Amino acid sequence: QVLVTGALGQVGSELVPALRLQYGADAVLATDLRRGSPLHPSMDGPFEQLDCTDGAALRALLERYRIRVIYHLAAILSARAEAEPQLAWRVNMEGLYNVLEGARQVGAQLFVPSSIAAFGPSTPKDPTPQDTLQRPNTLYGVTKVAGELLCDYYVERFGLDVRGLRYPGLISHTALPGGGTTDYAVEIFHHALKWGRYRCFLAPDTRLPLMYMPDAIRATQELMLADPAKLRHRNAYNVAAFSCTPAELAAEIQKHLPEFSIDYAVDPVRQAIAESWPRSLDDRAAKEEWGWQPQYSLAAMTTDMLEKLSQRALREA
Ligand code: VAH
Repeated sequence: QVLVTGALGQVGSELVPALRLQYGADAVLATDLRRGSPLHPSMDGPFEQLDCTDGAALRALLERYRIRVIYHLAAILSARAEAEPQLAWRVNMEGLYNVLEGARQVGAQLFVPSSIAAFGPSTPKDPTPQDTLQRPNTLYGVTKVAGELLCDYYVERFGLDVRGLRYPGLISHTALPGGGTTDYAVEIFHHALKWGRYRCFLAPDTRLPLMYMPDAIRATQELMLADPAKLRHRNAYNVAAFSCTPAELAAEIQKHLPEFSIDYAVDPVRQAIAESWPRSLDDRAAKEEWGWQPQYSLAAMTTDMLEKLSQRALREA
């Protein structure tokens, strides 16, 4: 049995259906703080409400469903974590600690995502190496570095099979992200199709590593299936697809929607967060240790995003 926390979130909304294809629809227990609408992709199979900060409730689910693999996606993302740092610490760290302890007690394999947010202003930015200085100055980034270190501790000290990826900014059409700094790269598509224009909260030349969700989901599944003997790193691997700026993303969209226009109203909080992050990632360790290869370029992602969102608009019209 497989358990996914944060199943209604941006990653969970696509990872749960992918895992149900991989393990079987009834083998994947989706959990989140509250139930999703019956139409939500993660609700098409076993679901339980779960607050990861409630260790006893988590442990009870692990035993009741005989969980042997956990994908721990529940977290408060970067921008919201700056607004509510105490809540973010509790969810991101106590939640992770409960999941690590639960996995240790039932002997489950564990996936815990990190992020480009695990790097800070003093990290080399272009490219950011696999092994380098990590002094993030956001609460979210602090929880990501602490999470990487805590996960590696559980690998070394308890022999727990914990693996992680430093996700770039993720772009998906299935679910909107919540409270992230890279959310502009998702919102821009919805606004382009609905209104033909987008007011971006990051400056036009803010370069960030981004990835289309299908690549991120496949990277997650491939890492978890990789031969552990080949993994010299664990928490967490840099994985890269492409880097771009809001201006470059807008230009790519304009190739499909020539009328689309973008303007900028920079949000200083999210701009400062974005400027503390990498501009590109060195992901040779992932390529060498478990064969990572991205499939979606900026152009391919843009084409697919517009296609999928347009199809949905027609269905819902
Ligand atoms: C955020 N999308 O913006 C998340 C991610 C790369 C950043 O962790 O907070």
